[in-house]
Amino acid sequence: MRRAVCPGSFDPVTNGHVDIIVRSAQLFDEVIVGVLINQSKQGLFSVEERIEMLREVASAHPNVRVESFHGLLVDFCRANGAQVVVKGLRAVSDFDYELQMAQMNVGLSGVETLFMPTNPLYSFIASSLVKQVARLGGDVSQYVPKVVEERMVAKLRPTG
Ligand code: COD
Repeated sequence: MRRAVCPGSFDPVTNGHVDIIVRSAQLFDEVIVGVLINQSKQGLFSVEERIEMLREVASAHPNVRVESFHGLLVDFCRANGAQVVVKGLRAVSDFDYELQMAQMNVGLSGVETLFMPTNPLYSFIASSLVKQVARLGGDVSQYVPKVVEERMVAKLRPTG
C-alpha cells in the first residue's frame, strides 16, 4: 500500500491545504493528515479543534485520515508505514526551507518528500494571513472551508 503523510499545523486548515490533501488522495492508496502538536506555540484553535475541522472537510474522501503527532515527522511516518511526505509549494519563498527539511528527513530516515505545486487560485493563502484578516473583521469565506469560517467568526467575534 502506498501511503503518504500531509503534515502541518493547520491552524486552521485553508482551501490551499485542502487542495493538496485531495490531490494527494488521488495519487496514494491512503493519505494521513498529520497535525503537529506544538506545545511551545499557542494556536488560535486547539489541536482537537483543528482535527475536527480537518475530519469534516476530508469526510468525502474515505482514504484520508487525520491524526495528531508530536516529535519528529519522520518518526510519525515510520510508525504509520508512510513512505512519502507531500508538501505544497506556494512560491519560491517556500522552497529554501522546504528543501532543507526534505533533505534532513530523507537523511534521517529515507522518507522522501514530494512537492506539489499549489493551485494558482490558492497560492497566496496562508493560515496566518487568514487569521489576521478574520481578526480585523474581513471576509475569509473564499479562503477557508465553510466549517472553518463559521468557527473563526464564532471565536473571534467580540463579546460583551
Ligand atoms: N497552497 C498549497 N500548499 C499549502 C498552502 C497553500 N496555500 N498553505 C500551506 N500549504 C502546505 C505547505 O506544504 C505546508 O508545508 C503545509 O501545507 C502545512 O502548512 P502549515 O502552515 O499548516 O504548517 P507548518 O508549515 O507550520 O508545518 C510545518 C511542519 C509541521 C510540517 C514541520 O514543522 C514539521 O515537520 N515538524 C515536525 C518536527 C520535525 O520533524 N522537525 C524536523 C524537520 S526537518
